[in-house]
Amino acid sequence: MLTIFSPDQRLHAPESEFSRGRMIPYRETPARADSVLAGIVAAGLGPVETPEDLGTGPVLAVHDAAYVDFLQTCWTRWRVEQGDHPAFPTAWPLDRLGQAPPRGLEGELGWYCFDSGTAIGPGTWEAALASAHSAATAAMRVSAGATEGLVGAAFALCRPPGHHAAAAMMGGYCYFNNAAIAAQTLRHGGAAKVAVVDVDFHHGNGTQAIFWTRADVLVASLHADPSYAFPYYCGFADETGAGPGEGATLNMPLPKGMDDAAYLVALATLLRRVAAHGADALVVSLGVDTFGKDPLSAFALSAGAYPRIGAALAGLGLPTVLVMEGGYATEATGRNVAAVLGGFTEAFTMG
Ligand code: OKP
Ligand code: ZN
Repeated sequence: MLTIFSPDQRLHAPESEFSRGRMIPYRETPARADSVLAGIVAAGLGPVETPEDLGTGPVLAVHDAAYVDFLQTCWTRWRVEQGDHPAFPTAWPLDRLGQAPPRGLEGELGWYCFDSGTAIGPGTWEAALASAHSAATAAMRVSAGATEGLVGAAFALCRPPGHHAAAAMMGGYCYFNNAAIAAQTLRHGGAAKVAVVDVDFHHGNGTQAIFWTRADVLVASLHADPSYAFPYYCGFADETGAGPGEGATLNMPLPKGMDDAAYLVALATLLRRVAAHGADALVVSLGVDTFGKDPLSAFALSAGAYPRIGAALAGLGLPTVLVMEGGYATEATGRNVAAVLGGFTEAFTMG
């Protein structure tokens, strides 16, 4: 399988994050990407190529222009106002009735970011944009393969991740929603209906928000129940979309302690519903923070689950873009991602 990754994605490397009352080492590190690259090489999964420089076009297809502008200028403004340490918000709007951010960097930070653990430093903009380019390039390759009748798959090694980022909101280590960008690129490339299946441990609140009222992109997720896990305020089963998108959002919140067998049953159930919905192409938000030994996980998956997850996803038989999301047990992350891609490749047959 083809992998897309840019070295620029390493430029985002904050030192620490605020977590449960303490500053701790930033968990979403460049080393995560290097672990995945090593896993891909060790497993002999295929070539790794750099993305095309697509400018801001692909991000503006799913994000608000004012938000994109904010991300591009935030670090330079922060350094002048506050100094050389990364930017974090410290206050949030009491309501959003004004519909527009206040003028002033600290007010804008709280407006455009929903948590206290997502940093903006030197290189954040460059890395997030390169990560989005990896997603868009992978989707363009899969679209080209699909129009030539060669149903195929590609892996976008995205980092920073994306599924918590909404149209005008960052958070949960995410700036641009790479999976949404891949889905939109597939739509642009000719797929009338796209399914996004999110297997990250956390609910992809950003992806859900972006496609909430749309019928052309199904968003289906299984994840830790928000009553005990980040992002806490959405991802419940009764969230099903609105307007034309009613019924095109599927959430399956899961209890703590999910083991391989229980997880694979839940995934099979979700995928049956995705298949029944019908789609021309698939985007997978591929998080491996479901791993039992992941520092953010409350599940109990073993390494043996990952090839089976890959095979289950391949069972949909659709042109597929797999987009990297979470996975913080850094050494194991590369092996587990390579195992998903290997299991997918082995089981994948032309739709
Ligand atoms: C991103 B992805 C706050 C700690 C909360 C946020 C977790 C983001 C996970 N400092 N951490 O879904 O893997
Ligand atoms: Zn996650």
